[in-house]
Amino acid sequence: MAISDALFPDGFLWGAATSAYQIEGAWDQDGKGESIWDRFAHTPGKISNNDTGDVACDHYHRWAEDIELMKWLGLKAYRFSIAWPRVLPNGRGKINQAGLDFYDRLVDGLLQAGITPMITLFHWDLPQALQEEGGFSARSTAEAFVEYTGVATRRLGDRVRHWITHNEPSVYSFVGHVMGSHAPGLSDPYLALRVAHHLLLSHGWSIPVIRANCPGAEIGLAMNVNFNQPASPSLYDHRAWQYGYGMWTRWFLDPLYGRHYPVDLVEHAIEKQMLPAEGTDFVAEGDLTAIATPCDFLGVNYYTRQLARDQDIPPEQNLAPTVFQAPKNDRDWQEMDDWEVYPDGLFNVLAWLYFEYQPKAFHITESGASWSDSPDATGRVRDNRRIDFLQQHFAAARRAIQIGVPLKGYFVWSLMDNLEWGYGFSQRFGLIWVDFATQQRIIKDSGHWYRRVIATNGIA
Ligand code: IFM
Repeated sequence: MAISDALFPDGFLWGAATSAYQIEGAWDQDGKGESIWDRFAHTPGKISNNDTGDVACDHYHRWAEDIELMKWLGLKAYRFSIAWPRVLPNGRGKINQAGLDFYDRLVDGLLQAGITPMITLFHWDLPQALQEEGGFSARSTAEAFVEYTGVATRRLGDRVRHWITHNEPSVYSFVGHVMGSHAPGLSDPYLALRVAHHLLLSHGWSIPVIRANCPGAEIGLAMNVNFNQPASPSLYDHRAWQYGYGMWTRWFLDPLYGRHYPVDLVEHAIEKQMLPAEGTDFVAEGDLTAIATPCDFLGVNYYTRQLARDQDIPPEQNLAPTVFQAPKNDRDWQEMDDWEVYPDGLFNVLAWLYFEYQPKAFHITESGASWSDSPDATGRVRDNRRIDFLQQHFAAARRAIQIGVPLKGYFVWSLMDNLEWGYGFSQRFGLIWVDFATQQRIIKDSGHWYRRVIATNGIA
């Protein structure tokens, strides 16, 4: 990869990312079916302030205006997701042409603006009808995902080259099915591992479908990989890290890269009764081969560093945490709970993933920060902390490129403020500020700064 001192590689995809439920609104318009997030958000008490994605950023109606903003920013690429129930209201079977037409217009608009579309097929808004049949804990939902992939790629695959099957399967599995703070709001560790398996399986099964409908496709899966380290050298904290971080990362990445589920984690899951004594009894013959179907890039969503601490450590073994973290202040910590600003972690994660799994290429499919700076008296949003954050993370990405990591793009989370899942509208990640009452958009200072970064391929 040719790279000069000052520049990112030629053709580097500077982008921004969003997802359907977080921005589209129009939750029940033009034939769209209900999703598990519609159901969850409409259940009082599930989302902070009882916010919902019913309207969100109203992007379903304002997409043309939003493309104009992307064009002004100079984005090379835009990552968005398709709402599965907009296209297949029941998850399978009858196609909703009006829903497909929306994405068709969006893709054409992006291409006319010179912006490369990158589509995520599943960013968590499962059709509620499939949840009634067990959601991704049922193998049949993996089959339905393949059908949906076929529908989406047959319609858009002539124009869209970049496809992501799943966004953050670990978050979908564990936050939605163990912690219960995301839809569908369940709390059953064994079920969560079944969900994880069927997500991975549906990823593998859909790769040939995408390739058939989209010549030259570049296909990946987006994993959230934050940096994680033991809080102290104690064996207890090390084990907390090995199992805790392992379940969020290796549990998914090992099978994706042909290594099967990690033996230490399977044993641990049996010991903790997350799995029965027989182990991964949901794995059928051929599944692991399908999951390891080669794809073209690994998407990395990176936000923060976490420290692993064994909560049940015996007092005599208890070493004080030895890892330095900045005192809590509003520059070094985001407004999201306990999200430390830790750019070196992005370098560490990219280096680890590259040397451990050797994907052919990477995109940083999300990275960004939540700070709620709002317009001042002149209407300007001075979000200098976000500029610092992005600058330091771009530098970390560049260092990774310099040691040989084949990084092809960087998608800032997020294009605009949006519905941050269980936190509702209380967290603002956007380069563009959104007034959710009036739908006014204002490009923040970080957006102005990012425009110069893109225009100079990274020098600014
Ligand atoms: O908003 C989310 C996104 O949908 C998935 N990755 C993390 C972001 C910030 O929490």
